[in-house]
Amino acid sequence: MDEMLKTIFEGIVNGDANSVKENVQKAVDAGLSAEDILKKGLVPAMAEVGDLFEKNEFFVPEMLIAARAMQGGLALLKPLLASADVQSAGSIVIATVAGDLHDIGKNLVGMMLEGAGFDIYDLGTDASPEQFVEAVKQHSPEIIAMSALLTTTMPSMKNTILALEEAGLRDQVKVIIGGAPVTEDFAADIGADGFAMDASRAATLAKKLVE
Ligand code: B1M
Repeated sequence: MDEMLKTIFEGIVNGDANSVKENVQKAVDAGLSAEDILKKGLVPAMAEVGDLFEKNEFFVPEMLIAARAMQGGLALLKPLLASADVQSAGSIVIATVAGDLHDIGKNLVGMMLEGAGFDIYDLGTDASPEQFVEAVKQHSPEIIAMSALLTTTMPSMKNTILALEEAGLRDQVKVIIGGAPVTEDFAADIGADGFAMDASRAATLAKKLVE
C-alpha cells in the first residue's frame, strides 16, 4: 500500500482525527486522486475497524472514534469528488432509514453519486417514510436511495415504498437500496428498483436507471 494511504488507514484505525485530516490533505496535495484516497485508504480502514469489532478487539467507543476520524477525511474529499462532473445527471434523495444512525456508507454512496453528476438531497439518518414522501414532493427526484445497516431497520425500506405508493408517487421515482445486511433478494421482495452492494456500484446503477 502506498505509504500515504497506509498512514491514512492507520490514522482511522487508531481514531486519530487530526492525523487523518492532515494526511488526507497531504495526499490530495501530492496529486493522489480523491477516488483512490477513498477506495484505497478510507474504505479499507473502516472494513478493518468492522473486523476488529467483530473479533471483540474493538468496542462501540473505538468504532465511534474511528468513524469520526474517517468522516473528517471524507469531508475533505467530498468537494473533490463532487466537482469531478459538472453536468447534473438528475437528482437523488438519499438517507439512512428510520431507526438507523449509521451514515458512513450512506455518505460514501452520496459522494459517489455526486461524483457521477447527480444533485443530492441528503435527509441524513433516521429518515421516516413520511420524510421521504415530503422530499419527493419537494424535489421531484429521479431516484430515492435508502441505506440500512441494521437488520431491525430494513423493514423501514418497505414501509417507505408503501408510503410512496399511498401518496401516489411511486411511479414518479426509482427506488434503490443498499447497506451491509441488504440483499438483491430483499430488494426484489419489497419492490425496489435496484440494489447495490457498494458505493461505486450504486453510482453505476443510478446512472443506468436514469438513462
Ligand atoms: Co454499528 N452495527 N451499531 N455503529 N456498526 C454494525 C452495522 C454491526 C454489523 C456491528 C456488528 O455487530 N458486527 C451491527 C448490526 C448488526 C445487525 O443488525 N445485524 C451494529 C450494531 C448492533 C450497532 C448498535 C445497535 C450497537 C449498540 O449500540 N449496541 C448501534 C445502533 C445505533 C443505531 O443506528 N440506532 C450501532 C452504533 C454504531 C456507531 C454509532 C458506534 C457507529 C456508526 C457511526 C456512523 O455511521 N456515523 C457504528 C459502526 C461504525 C458500525 C460498523 C463497525 C461499521 C459500519 C460502517 O460504517 N462501515 C458496523 C460493522 C460492520 O459493518 N462490519 C456496525 C463502513 C461503511 C463504508 O460500510 O455502511 O456497509 P457500509 O456501506 C457500504 C455498503 O453497505 C454500501 O456502500 C457502502 C460502501 O461502499 N451501502 C449502500 C450502504 N448504504 C447503501 C445504499 C445504497 C447502496 C449501497 O443504495 C441506495
